[in-house]
Amino acid sequence: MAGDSGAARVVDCAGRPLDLSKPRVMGILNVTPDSFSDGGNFSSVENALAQARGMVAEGAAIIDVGGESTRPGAAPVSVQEELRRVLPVVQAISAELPVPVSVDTSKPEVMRQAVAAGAGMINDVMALRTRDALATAREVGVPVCLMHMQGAPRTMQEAPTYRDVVAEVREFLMRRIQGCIDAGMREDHLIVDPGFGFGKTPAHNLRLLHSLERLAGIGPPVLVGLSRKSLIGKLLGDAPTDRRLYGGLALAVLAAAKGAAIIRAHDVRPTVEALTVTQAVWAADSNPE
Ligand code: 7PM
Repeated sequence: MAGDSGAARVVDCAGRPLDLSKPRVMGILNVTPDSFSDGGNFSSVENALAQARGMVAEGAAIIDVGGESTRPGAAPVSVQEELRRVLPVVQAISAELPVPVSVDTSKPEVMRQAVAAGAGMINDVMALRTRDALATAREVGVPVCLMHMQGAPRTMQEAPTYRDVVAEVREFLMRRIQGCIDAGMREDHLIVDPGFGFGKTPAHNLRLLHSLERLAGIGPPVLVGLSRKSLIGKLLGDAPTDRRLYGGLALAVLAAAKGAAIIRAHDVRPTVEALTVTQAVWAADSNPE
């Protein structure tokens, strides 16, 4: 379980502490346009803020704001459009709510402006491999989640192949950590993520979760995103997204038991409750009688 070993881990998200002495929930807030609002207008910002308030009330320790869909085959979004969607929401949430805001982006300019608007973490599915992203992350000085992905979002699910998925993901993350440290980033600003579903078959995802302890053993806190993912759907006989909650909770509990420190989830209250009871069992080892 995260926080088991040694020093209590607190990640400083631009002055807002994220205490990882027990597993925490990162609430997912998508600000991509939908049928109700266009992203960037008043009602979409109000709607995003209301969702963030709800997630914090339900126990989310951090809110992840994303303006570009990383869905396989999704159309790319321009820097201007991503800024228009994300900035007002990052600004509104960080001004009103006490928790850190994470910005889900691979674009250096979005990283820079989101942090200026109050974001305290960068969540990058490209693990800072985009041109100028690494230097920008170092300059803005907030923690970064480095996620593994094989290939690019548009094509990554076509034919993912590995010799040994756990070893390869582990080596990738270790190389990215070293690259970040070599570029001058603080070691205590790094978080790692195996990237469930990003260039992985269901079998690859299962192997990664089965061996998550090996990734937790690298050093930095581990973040996992399993919420509503197709792995759950596949295991439950092609269950649609609205039937993936209970399966997802089981995977979240397993991930926490295997060392995940941050669970990225859509359904905050159920995930917080599942982790709270799990944590109570783990904590029982230190209380005699
Ligand atoms: C369609 C397919 C829509 C996949 C959305 C997704 C992760 C993430 C995402 C993750 C980190 C989703 C994904 N997944 N960031 N962003 N880790 N760090 O299900 O697993 O939310 S997008």
